[in-house]
Amino acid sequence: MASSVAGIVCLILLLCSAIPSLATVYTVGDSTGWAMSVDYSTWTSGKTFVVGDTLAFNYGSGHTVDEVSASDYSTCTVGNAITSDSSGSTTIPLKAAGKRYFICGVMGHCGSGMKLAVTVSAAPTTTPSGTPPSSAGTTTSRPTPTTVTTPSSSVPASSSSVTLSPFVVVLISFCVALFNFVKGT
Ligand SMILES: [Cu+2]
Repeated sequence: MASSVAGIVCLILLLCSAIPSLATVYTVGDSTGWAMSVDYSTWTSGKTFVVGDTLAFNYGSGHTVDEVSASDYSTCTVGNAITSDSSGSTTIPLKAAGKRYFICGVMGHCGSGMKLAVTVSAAPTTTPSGTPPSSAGTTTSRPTPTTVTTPSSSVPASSSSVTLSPFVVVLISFCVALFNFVKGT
């Protein structure tokens, strides 16, 4: 029972550590896509972008995906794009760690919300795979023996010593009284 639970916990931890190491394709804005009605700072919050992941921009005609500098991103300056695409389906592979900035190159669209900044982290290949097994070993091994051994060994031992000692005292005093009674007569 305990070994099967530990096995399941290890399997879950292995799956959890394996999933982030796989390359993820992030559809920008999810089902809404690359549009003016999406707050992309909200969309990126809680997401961790790592090297090897891909950004997929889906949008209709009349929009572009321009990669821009940090200053052009913050000021919504169009026309200085590093790269630009208007195909309707733009995939951006995140090949290096650092910040990436994307805006729509159509005048006014960036100011209406079509701006995306992502922070790309180095792919954590060694750090998570090394730490979960050690923490899994301590968390799974620690509660199992204490919950099993503590009630079975200490509780009956303490209750038996508590219930036995008055009997022993009574038995000894009875024996002493009997011995004195026999000795007296
Ligand atoms: Cu646009």
